Amino acid sequence: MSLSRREFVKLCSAGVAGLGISQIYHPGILHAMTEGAKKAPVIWVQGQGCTGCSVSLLNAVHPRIKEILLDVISLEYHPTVMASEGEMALAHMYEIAEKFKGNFFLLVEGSIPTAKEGRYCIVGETLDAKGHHHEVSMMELIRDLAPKSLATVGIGTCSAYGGIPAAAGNVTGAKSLRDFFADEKIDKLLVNVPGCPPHPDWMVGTLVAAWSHVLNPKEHPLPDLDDDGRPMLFFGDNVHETCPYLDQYDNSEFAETFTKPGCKAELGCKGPSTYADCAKRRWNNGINWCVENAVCIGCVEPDFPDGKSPFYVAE
Ligand code: FSX
Ligand code: SF4
Ligand code: SF4
Repeated sequence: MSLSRREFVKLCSAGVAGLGISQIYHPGILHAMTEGAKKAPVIWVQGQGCTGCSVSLLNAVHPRIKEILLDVISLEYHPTVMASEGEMALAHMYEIAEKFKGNFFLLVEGSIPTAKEGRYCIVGETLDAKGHHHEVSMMELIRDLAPKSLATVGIGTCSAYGGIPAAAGNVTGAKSLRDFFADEKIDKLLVNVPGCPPHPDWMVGTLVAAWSHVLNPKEHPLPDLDDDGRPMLFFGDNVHETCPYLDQYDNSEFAETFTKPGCKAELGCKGPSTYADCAKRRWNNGINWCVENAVCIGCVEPDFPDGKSPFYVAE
């Protein structure tokens, strides 16, 4: 079964298409992807982050993480969930990068510290033939792997734009992938899936869209990206314009506390300057989203967190 881009976009626009809130996958998409048992090889590396992006991925609902791992991607390396560890795990990762050179997705979680030659983030050790150990920094890892990938995906705001590690102060010299690519002159397709953390649908949906394109470029053109490298599919909506409390905003009816329903503008909501489909897609299998019990803090934006601070406005 194949789907046109229009159908794909419709299916991905949960809420709009009248599907379950986060039900972004028609079984046909998974079927199409697994035809011929060709799964997307994925190497997932972590630098300066909190692992929230990985935890968010594990919370995927449609499809569940089990289906993602068994049917959609071939996850060859992931520091948090893989059974292997140490030099053996790293050796496998390098082998996979060679074996699937130009044909694997490099997913990067967390920013890249560049101060002190990257020594603020050592991600593993290699052993040479003489038994000498070499500490591998996040900087070195990205320098090695990104040019070999089919495309590199910045998972989470830290890798996409620097995020929290690159906030004011930034003693580690934390950088986003795009700044690191520019510094190192790495010329590789870079797609950003920001969010602190990103919604599971955004991560899986972006991978599915990209892999569908690889398998069948005529049927599945690459989704459009905005100027900050985000798929418009998920980051085209303004949070404020799609918020259920927009009428209250227009009528100047503002909630006075987080737990009261209503527009949170006077409590510091950053929805007006934030672009993501959270209001329509919602989180946690559609149970809620930030604005129900707090405010939007603009976590998907390149100026997060400094430009979005203070997050809350108190009396
Ligand atoms: Fe960053 Fe991932 Fe925020 Fe955390 O590690 S995007 S700190 S939620 O989870 O990179
Ligand atoms: Fe806009 Fe935030 Fe008010 Fe919603 S709660 S209408 S996003 S200011
Ligand atoms: Fe991030 Fe705002 Fe969406 Fe919450 S509502 S996940 S803070 S973009």
